Amino acid sequence: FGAGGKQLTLGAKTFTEQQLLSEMTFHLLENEGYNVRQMSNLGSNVVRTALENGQVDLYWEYTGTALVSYMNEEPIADPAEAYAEVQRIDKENGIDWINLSEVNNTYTLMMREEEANELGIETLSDLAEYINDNPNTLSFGTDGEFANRPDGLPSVEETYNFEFGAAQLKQMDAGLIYEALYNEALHVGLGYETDPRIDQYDLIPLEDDQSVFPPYNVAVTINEEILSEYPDIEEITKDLADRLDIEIMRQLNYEVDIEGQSVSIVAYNWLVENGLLE
Ligand code: PBE
Repeated sequence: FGAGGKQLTLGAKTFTEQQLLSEMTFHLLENEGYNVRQMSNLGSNVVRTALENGQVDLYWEYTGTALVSYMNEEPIADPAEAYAEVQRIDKENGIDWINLSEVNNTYTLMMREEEANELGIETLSDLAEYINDNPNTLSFGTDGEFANRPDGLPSVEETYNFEFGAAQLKQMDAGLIYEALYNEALHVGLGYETDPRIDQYDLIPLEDDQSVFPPYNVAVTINEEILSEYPDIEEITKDLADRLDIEIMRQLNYEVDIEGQSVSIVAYNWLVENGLLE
């Protein structure tokens, strides 16, 4: 940090979408005279705790993640109600939610289309039935967070009443799962809905027919003292939240994870091309 001025610390999680959002927010804030430090590559619990402690001033978070994973509440199916509820609960934690976007980056369990067809699996209920009939036959690739989060594998297995079996769990970086499935190194894998590699690798998301996953719309979470000191942050980040949709998010993720462009170039170019930055 340089001395003086309006200084902010911006957090981000480990995956591309988070780094893109952070990089775009960085440019928007710097453009308005803020001096911004980015702390990227943090796990969900780490970045959330840093926000609670004041080590991070703001970052982009998903409603369902806060509601179920941090607050231990039941999932709420309606995105606007879920947003109102996390806003209400986080008031007590000194955290404000601003600028809800329509991007819902939900979790999904994926299979190769061909194998799913062969085994007759279209939904998570079909998967549960298959595994209960054929225990310990299907491997599951997952990141460490999903394997343990209250809104992750534990609640999927409880809701659908099945278990992969400990030996079937293959823990890996989330970004590696798509290709591992494609290469037949896995039977089932965890995916993120906004990741273009689902299509790229001919994978199909199994239908969450019991609605175990809540909506995961992304919005800015911010330390409430910081927001009252610098209320213009809401306006500065509003256009970005309003513009984003799932297709744009997939496209930006595509440019980084499939075309191999850098996060900083993709983020900056999108802001300029869309008139958010001069
Ligand atoms: N999600 C899907 C996770 C990762 C991607 C938004 C539910 C999260 O960061 O909470």
